[in-house]
Amino acid sequence: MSTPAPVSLLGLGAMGAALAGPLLSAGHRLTVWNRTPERAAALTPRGARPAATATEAARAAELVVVCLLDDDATRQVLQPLVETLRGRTLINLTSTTPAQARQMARWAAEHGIDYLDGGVMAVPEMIGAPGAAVLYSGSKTAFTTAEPVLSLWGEHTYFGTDAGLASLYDLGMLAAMYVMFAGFFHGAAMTGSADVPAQDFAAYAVPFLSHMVDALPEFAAVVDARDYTGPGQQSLGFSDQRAILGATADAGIAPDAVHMVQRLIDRQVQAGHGSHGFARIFESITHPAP
Ligand code: FVH
Repeated sequence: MSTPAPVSLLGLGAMGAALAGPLLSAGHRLTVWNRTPERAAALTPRGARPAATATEAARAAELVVVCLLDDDATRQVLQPLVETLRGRTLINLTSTTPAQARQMARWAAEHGIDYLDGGVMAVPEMIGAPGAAVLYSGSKTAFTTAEPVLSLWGEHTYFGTDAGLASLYDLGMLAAMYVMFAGFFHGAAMTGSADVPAQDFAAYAVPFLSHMVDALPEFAAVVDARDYTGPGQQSLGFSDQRAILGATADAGIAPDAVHMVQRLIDRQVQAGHGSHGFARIFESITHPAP
């Protein structure tokens, strides 16, 4: 059994503190730094070593993990450490856009820092427990070197050397989730107009939507092939939202969520593709209206 590698952690917010727990439990020598030093107090009884400065923390380990509020905060903290980080592995678990992740990767490469970007798909309470997942992209060497650490936090998947890919998956999945939630709230508002409690609506919506999710791989195959005329596809014309919009108006609620879908359909119908499958709205999304 090899000794767990020392790790330095910059940022002890809700997520940073959660990331520290499994590292300490696994016996890693963990050096921590936070802008507000008091936040380290809860971790020191468990063996974490507080550093007075971010530089001191970065010097303490070959593997440096950063988890701060946003990209601006991360740049502010890392820029002064650039020479200390040279030759070390840096894992950035701060949520960023793909462009910010790629820019950080370029900055790291220019300064001899082995950089891995991560997107945390979990809330702090899930870290180290079943269901937690973190997506990674960037340096394969960094991923492989750090894998014993990454495995402590949850499922860990490497998406490739493009440092922006983890963030793209992360934000893409969040986009899918939020649009789905908006659809649920719309349906709950429709039935709510007849005094149906949202919980009663949810009891029916959950099994229905769970079943509908099974269609995603089929939609994905259609989109990948760009063939919206194959057998078994529900047509755009059939998917028209006007009945739903009529009931929405009758219910006296805002039509925005459904309007969005209707607009995506209309653009394809107006282009002469009304008999094509519903998945063709992918073309409305990938070719934005001028
Ligand atoms: N918490 C969650 O559920 C989500 C799950 C998905 C991924 N996110 C991302 O994780 C990053 C950190 O989130 P967090 O939950 O730890 O955030 P906070 O508890 O608000 O802690 C923020 C830390 O950042 C430090 N900080 C902020 N600005 C600066 C700065 N200019 N210089 C140095 N440090 C800064 C802050 O320090 P302090 O206020 O305690 O002094 C905290 O350590 C985030 O990207 C999420 O999107 C979490």
